[in-house]
Amino acid sequence: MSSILFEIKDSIGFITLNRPDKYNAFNREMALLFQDKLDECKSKEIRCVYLTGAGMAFSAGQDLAEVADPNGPKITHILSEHYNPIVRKIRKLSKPVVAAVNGVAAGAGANIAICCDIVVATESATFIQAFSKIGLIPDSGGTFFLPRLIGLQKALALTMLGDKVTATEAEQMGMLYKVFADDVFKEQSFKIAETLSQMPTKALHYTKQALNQAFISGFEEQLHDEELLQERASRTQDYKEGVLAFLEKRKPNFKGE
Ligand code: T3D
Repeated sequence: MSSILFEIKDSIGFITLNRPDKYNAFNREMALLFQDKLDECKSKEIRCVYLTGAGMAFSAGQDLAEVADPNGPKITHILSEHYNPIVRKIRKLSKPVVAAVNGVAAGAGANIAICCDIVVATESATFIQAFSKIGLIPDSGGTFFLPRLIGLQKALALTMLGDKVTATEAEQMGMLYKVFADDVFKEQSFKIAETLSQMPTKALHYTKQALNQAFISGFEEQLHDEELLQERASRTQDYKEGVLAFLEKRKPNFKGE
């Protein structure tokens, strides 16, 4: 069985981390395969990506048996060849990525989840910045995203103490968008992906670009970028369709063009 499951259905690319007996911990094979699948998601056919984990966990981060193996990958390679490319690919993908956190998300697993565009979690899911517990620092973009999402004070506390945070606490802190009760989680999280897959994909891409940029640019630069990206959005077929549908009082039929 492959460590990553991948399926395209109704314009959605479904990626499932699939090492359930290891709580979907990342080994090199899974990290590289995940990158291949993120690359496949560049296809025009896919208008939204839905990322989840198989079994009980979303992901327990780095496979610690692999790092303990003297023949396993070196730590610098783990970051430069596994996690950093994954985070970059997610942030740069020209369509929304939904992280559907179905269970525990620890270490790199937690930080890959929170770098996605829309993060939802099942009520019983938990988030753990597990790094300090094994003598490491947060990686996979965590030092960038976490303080920006929840503020410096809470980010420092969570990363230093390595506390387990419930999905509801994570939502209250601003780490994720919504929590759904366990019995409706799948249905509700699919619904978000389905909605996104029928929206004006290019406008969503430019929105993602603008908000990515907002983290690092100043006010004037951001207004300038909004101008450029809005002009690009206004040249899409979907914009024409959106305006026309409004005037004709009907539901728009966006094609992602
Ligand atoms: O050098 C580097 O490491 C660089 C890379 C850094 C990136 C990172 O992600 S560092 C952080 C690595 N992750 C962790 O430290 C988390 C380790 N796991 C845990 O703390 C716990 O397993 C959980 C809190 C995630 C879940 O706890 P619990 O009690 O619900 O489950 P469990 O029994 O501990 O785990 C279930 C199984 O998954 C178990 O397998 P077994 O014993 O039944 O065969 C366990 O060994 C396996 N598992 C869980 N996490 C990992 C793992 N196997 C390998 N690596 C893991 N990270």
